[in-house]
Order: sequence, then C-alpha cells, then structure tokens
Amino acid sequence: MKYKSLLAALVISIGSFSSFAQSVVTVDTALQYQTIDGWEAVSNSLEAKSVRDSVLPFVDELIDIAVNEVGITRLRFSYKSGMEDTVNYFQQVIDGDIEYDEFTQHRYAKFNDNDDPFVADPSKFQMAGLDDNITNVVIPFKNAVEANGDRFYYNLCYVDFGDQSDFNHIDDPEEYAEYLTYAWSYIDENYGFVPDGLEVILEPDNTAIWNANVIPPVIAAVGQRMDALGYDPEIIAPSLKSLLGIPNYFNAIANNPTALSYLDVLSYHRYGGNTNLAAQQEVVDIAEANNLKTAMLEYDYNGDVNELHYDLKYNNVVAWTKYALMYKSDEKFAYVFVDGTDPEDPQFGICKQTKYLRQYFKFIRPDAVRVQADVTPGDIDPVAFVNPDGTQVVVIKAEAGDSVIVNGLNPGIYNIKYTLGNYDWGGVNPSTYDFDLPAQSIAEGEAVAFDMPAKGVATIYGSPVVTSTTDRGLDSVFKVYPNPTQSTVFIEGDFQKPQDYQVTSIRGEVLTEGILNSNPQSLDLSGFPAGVYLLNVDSQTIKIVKE
Ligand SMILES: [Ca+2]
Ligand SMILES: [Ca+2]
Repeated sequence: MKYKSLLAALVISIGSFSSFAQSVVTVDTALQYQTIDGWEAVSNSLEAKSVRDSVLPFVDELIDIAVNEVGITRLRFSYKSGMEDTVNYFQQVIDGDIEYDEFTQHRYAKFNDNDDPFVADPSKFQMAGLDDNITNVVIPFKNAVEANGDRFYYNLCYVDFGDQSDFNHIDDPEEYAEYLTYAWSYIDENYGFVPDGLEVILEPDNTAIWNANVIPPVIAAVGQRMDALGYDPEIIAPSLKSLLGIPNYFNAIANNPTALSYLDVLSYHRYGGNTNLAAQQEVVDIAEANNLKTAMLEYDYNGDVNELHYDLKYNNVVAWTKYALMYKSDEKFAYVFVDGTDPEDPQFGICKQTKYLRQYFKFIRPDAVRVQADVTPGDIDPVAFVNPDGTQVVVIKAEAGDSVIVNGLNPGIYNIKYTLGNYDWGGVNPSTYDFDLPAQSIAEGEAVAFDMPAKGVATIYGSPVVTSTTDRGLDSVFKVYPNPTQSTVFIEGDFQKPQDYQVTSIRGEVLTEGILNSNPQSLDLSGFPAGVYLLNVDSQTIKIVKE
C-alpha cells in the first residue's frame, strides 16, 4: 500500500509537470559528422535598379538584420557569363541609360576578349556588376560577420542561362578558366580578398548548352589555372536543379581524374528529388566514398525547416541556401523583406519562413561540428552541434507539443528559445516568435528540461564560455597567457586554495588534468597538436589556441 501511494504521488508529480508526451534527447559528442561552412544567401537580388536606388542607402540596416538577427554568414554572387563583353551594360543600368530589362537581354551573351585564352584583355571584361555587389553588399556584410568572430564565406557562382551568343566559354575549357581566374585576380587586386568557393555552373540541367560531359574539362582547366596563380578555391559542383541527376554528373567527373582531384563539394538543389530519400542517400554515399562535402545550395519557395533539418541530419550538408538575401515583400524565396512605403525610412523585416530557419542559422555557427543526437519515441526530431567556441547547440523540430529532456550536455548555462507555428511548405507566420524560456544551469550529468507547447522549432544553446566570474559567485578568477601559445601557457588566478584543472578538446575529451598549486603555474602544451583546447578550472572555461 505504501509503495502504491508513492507511485501515485510520482505519477501526479510528473503529470503536474507536463500534460505532453515526453521525449528524451541524448547528445553524444563523441560521434561527429560534418563541419558547417555557413548559411548562404544570394546577393544579386539587390542588383535591379529599382532595388538598388531604394535599398542601397539603407543597406547597413538590411545587413544588420541578415547577419545579426537571421545569422546568415555566406553570400553567393551570380557571376553571369556575359560579363566577358565589349559593352558595359550593367554600368549603363547604374547610370540610368538603359533599363534593367535591357541588361537581361545581354547578361549571358559572351564576346571573346581575344583568341588567346591565356592572355586576358581587361577592357573586354565588364566588372561593374561585380564591383557594385562587392562594394555595396559583400564588404559591409563580410565586416558584420567577422565582427561577430564568425568566418565569412564568399561563393562566386558562374551562371550561364540562355544561349545568347555564338561564343561560349565551354567551347574551350581554357576560355572558361580564363573567365573565372580573371574574376579571382580582379577581386584580389582591387579588394584584397578572394572568393572562398567557386560554384562551377549553376543548374547545368536547366541550360541549353551545358551537360554532364562538358563539366569535367572545365573543372580540370580552372583547377590547374587557379593552382598556377596560387589560389585554392573550394570547387563546388554540379549544383543541378534536380538532385536525381547527380550520379550521372558525378560519374562524368570521376572519369576525369584531374577534375575529380579538384572537386571539394558535391552540391545539389532540391527542385527535383525533394521527396526521393533514396536519391538523397545516393548523393551522401557518393560524397562519403570520395571524401567530398555536400551542400544544398538552392530551393527557393519550398525550402523550409523540413528540408534544412533533413539536409543537416541525413545529407550531412555543410552549407544551405534558400535563395535571395532580400525581396521587396514577404515572399517565400527571400530571407529579409523591405517595406518601402516610406522611401525615406524603409522598414526591413524577417520573412515568415526565415523565422523558423533562424532557429538554426543564428545559433549554429561556421565551423560547428554536428554530433549525434538520439531521441526516444516522441513528436520531436533533434539535431546537435558543437560550436567552435565549445558551446553546444541542440535544435528540435517538434511536430506537436512535447515535454523535452536533453541529456549529454556539458555542464553550463543553457538558453532555450522557441518559435511556434506551422513551419511546413507555404508556412504561416509563427504564432509565437523568438520566445525565451528562463536559462537553465546544469552540472555534470544533469539534463535540460522544458515543455515545447506546440508545433515549432526550439533551440537549446549554451552560453559562451565564461571568462569573468564576478556574476556567478565563484571564488576565483583566472587568466591564461600567452594565448595563442606555441608551447607553454601560464595560469594565474586569485585562488584561495589549490584548484583542479582539466584540459579538454572542444568535444569535451579530457586530454590532461592536474592540480594548480602554484601561482602562476606553467602548463606545457608542446606535445599537443595545433588546435583549440578548453581549460576548465573552478567550473570556468577558457579557450586556449595552440599554434
Ligand atoms: Ca576569353
Ligand atoms: Ca583571352
């Protein structure tokens, strides 16, 4: 009888905690998968003249929202094939001499600069559109990303829709290589940086002249020419409109060993094969067998958290692109919209689907490593990461309300933020947006627990590593120097008594430990490989960079 009442009390106690089903998530940082390269937006949506004139004066506000509110870290520039031309049509658009529509008649029309693909004539490359993009968008965007301590990624994507001229870059792979290396040298000389990625050809299966067989020779040619110039872009291909064609396109590349040696990222769009999970697994299998990254680089209207979550968790993508950085209304293909009702004070806002995507983008940072996250039966699906600063992030996509317990997190303080609503295709504005539950502090072996009230996306994210203890009531503060270090660091603090210390990897593996009993105390890291390590003392953590 006694046991029965105890059981009843326990049931009542759990019942009063939550009326939902319960799911237990277990994070295991020992099982690691892909490393994130970034969240991408296409920046060309700012090039139409009407948008340029109305938005560019306020572009810093747009960038602030895109970078700091949404979390975008990566920009794609569509490098249209028609910039090798005798006429500077884009400059004429800027100057108001022609309409943007007239520019579109020429943007894929190519005129060869001369007969020598190894000698570029600068007067025949019309870079006004690239200059406009870099000056007005890329540089301030890059600065904003880097100010957050994040890595910016610039993806230069060759686009060749339409067969508008007799000459084509695929006529001679060296002409393609000239056109792309010209861009790299031009950006390097004029702006002092170069793109990080070269997306070889946008949607070759959506053009009149590209196919699987013409891609390998251009990859081989441009890879070798970039090498000769000292550039090493990530080569991204085949960026098919339909991922169903990837095995065929990949096999063509694999038959050209030089091309295969340069390929880094197996990229796809989701306009075909979106529901074909076997075809997606085939992409993953090809990538794994050939040591390639995967990336989902466009799915405009229909790309929502269902695709993002699946791509991260099952397709191992390192980058994900919905589409446009900005559009003039809350359209489903853009991240940010602008309400230009008052041209003197345009109002930028986050598009409704982006409000769900942001639960991932803003908290999973470039160079985050995905780790295992299992869940007992429930209505939720977790995906977990370790950020480069060592903080852990778990994003939960919940089909319905649920009581959630998250195990396997490092000790620390965890924030819980959710956005509720129908995130599915054509999704609606959230019923609850950007809602914060009180932060939870957990010790070793403890779990974060909270109620997810309804369908939506929740993010559990660790607070950045604490370097000051004044607000935590701890009995000591300490510092480490030199940091970065090449061998020895000194640990100095106002310790009242000897302190245990641990040095761990960013995944939490203990690499060495001991007791601090002198002040300062030296710690020899000369035997450690270069990398980032975490020093734990008195429940504080300091990041140490070993060079
Ligand atoms: Ca040429
Ligand atoms: Ca030439």
